[in-house]
Amino acid sequence: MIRVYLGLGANLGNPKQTLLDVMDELRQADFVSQLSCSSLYASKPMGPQDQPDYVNAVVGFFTELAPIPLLDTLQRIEADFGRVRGRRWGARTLDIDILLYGDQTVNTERLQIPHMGIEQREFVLVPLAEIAPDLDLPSGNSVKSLAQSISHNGLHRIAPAPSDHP
Ligand code: ROI
Repeated sequence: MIRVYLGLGANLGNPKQTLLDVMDELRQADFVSQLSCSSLYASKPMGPQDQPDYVNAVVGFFTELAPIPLLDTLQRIEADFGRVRGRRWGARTLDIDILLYGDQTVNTERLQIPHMGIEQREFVLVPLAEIAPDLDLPSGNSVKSLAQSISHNGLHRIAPAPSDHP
């Protein structure tokens, strides 16, 4: 079993509900063991500013899926959730990024692990530090120290993690 961490993000539709629903689906999925979920955070968009603020969270779990089957599975979940009824049918409302897959490195065209943005993104580091403060990244930096030293850029907690024991 490998411990994996995923970054969740959404800024269309009902982002908070989408992330709570994804956490619920993961908790019940047969490829997921011992799910832990961070709180939900509101964050300013990185990149183009003419878009709504994001809701971001991080989850961790054990899995027996190899990286590519895991990616395929998560992209199916993205497709299921990531569509809103509206003028632009097909607008993406959910992003799921594989941040870490144990301590393994993956460098293919489809998949790069560790995810390149981890150390620069407060909306990844802060929720990751909540569920895995003692984790060291492959760079050798601890998640807790990175989360403490990065600019929070308006990031703030908007909802608790869903209960571990529903
Ligand atoms: N900005 C924030 N705050 N959160 C995200 O999840 C996010 N995802 C993206 C880009 C457009 C880079 N900006 C983001 O894909």
